[in-house]
Amino acid sequence: MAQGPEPSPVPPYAGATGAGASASADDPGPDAPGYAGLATFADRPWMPGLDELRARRPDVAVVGAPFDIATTHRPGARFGPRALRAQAYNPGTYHLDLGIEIFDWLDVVDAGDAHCPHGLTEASHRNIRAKVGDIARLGIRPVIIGGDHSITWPAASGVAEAVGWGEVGLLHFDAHADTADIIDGNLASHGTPMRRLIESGAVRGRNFVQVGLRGYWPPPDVFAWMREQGMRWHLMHEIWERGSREVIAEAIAQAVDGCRALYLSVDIDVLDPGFAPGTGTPEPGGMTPADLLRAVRQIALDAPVVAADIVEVSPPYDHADMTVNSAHRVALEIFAALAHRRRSEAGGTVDLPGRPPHS
Ligand SMILES: [Mn+2]
Repeated sequence: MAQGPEPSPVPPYAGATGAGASASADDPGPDAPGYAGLATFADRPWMPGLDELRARRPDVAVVGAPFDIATTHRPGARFGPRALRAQAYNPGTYHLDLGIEIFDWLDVVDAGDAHCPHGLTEASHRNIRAKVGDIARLGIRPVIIGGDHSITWPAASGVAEAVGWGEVGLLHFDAHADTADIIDGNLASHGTPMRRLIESGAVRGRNFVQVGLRGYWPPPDVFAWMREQGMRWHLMHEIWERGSREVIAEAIAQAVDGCRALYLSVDIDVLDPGFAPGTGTPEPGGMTPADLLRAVRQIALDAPVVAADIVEVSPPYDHADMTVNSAHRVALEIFAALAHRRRSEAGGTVDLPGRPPHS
C-alpha cells in the first residue's frame, strides 16, 4: 500500500494571490518573526510621507534622527534608529502589567527618518525640527529615536511650535544635565540642548525637570545658571535615598505645573552602564531598567505626554543588544500606557493578567 506524505503543521505556500496568501512565502505579514522581512519599529507600518500620515492620523508616529556628530566622546548613535528597528527583539504586543493588547487601542506607525546629511548640523537639525513639527501639528504624537542628545533641541522646538511655545513641560532622564552653554565652540553640542530650549523660550525653566543626574559634570556654575532658570533636578542619589516611585511622582507634578503638555526625553545613559553599555558617555551608578520602565509608564499614564525621544543608543558599543532592547522597551511602555488611557476613556477594563495601575 502506498504511503502518503506526512501531514505538516506548516501551511503550504499557496502563492502570492492564492488562498492563504497572507501566510505566503512572499509576504508573511504580521505573523512573521521579528527578525524576518523589512525592519520597522515594532513591526509597525512604514509611513514616511506626510500625506499618508495626514490621511491615516495615527496616534503615534516614530521618527528616526540618525545624527551623532554633536557627541563629545564616543560616537555611533547615528546607527541607533536602524538598530532599534532591526536588532531589538520584538517580544509580542500584549503588555502584561496593564493587561492590554497595545495595538488594539493605539495606532502606531513608523514615519521613517529625518534626513541628516553627514557633517551638517544645521541642515540635520532643521530637518528634524520640520519633520517632528509637521507630525505634531497633525495632532500625532511623535516619538523620536536618536541620535545623540543634540536632537532634542530641534525636536522639542518643533513640538513646542505645534503645541504651544513655552507651554510644554519637559521631563528629562539622563546622567547629565546637558545644560552647558558652549562646548569646544559648539552651541549645538549634545551637552547643550537643554540650555538652548530654555533660552529660546520653547520650554520654561520652571517646567524643566531632570531625573537621574550623577557623576562629575556639569560644574557648579552651570548648576547656578539652572537654578536661576527655576529648573528642578533629582539626582541619582535622591532616587537611591527616597526610591524611584516617590521621586517620579514629584517630578511629574513639577514638570506639568501650569503646562498643558509634556515632552519626555530619555537619554539611555540614565541607565547604569552595566545595563546599557551601548552609549556615548557612560556614567556608573545609574538606574535599573525595572525602575526606568516603570517610571516611563507612570509618566505616560499620569501626564499629558504629547511627544517623547529616546536618545544616545550607540550600537557599536552595545553588547548582546541589551542597550537596544532597553531603549525599545521604553517606547513600548509609552505605547502601552497611552493604549491604557484610550481603553479607560472608552470604558474598557484591564484584562488578565494585568491589574489597574495605582491599585
Ligand atoms: Mn547623557
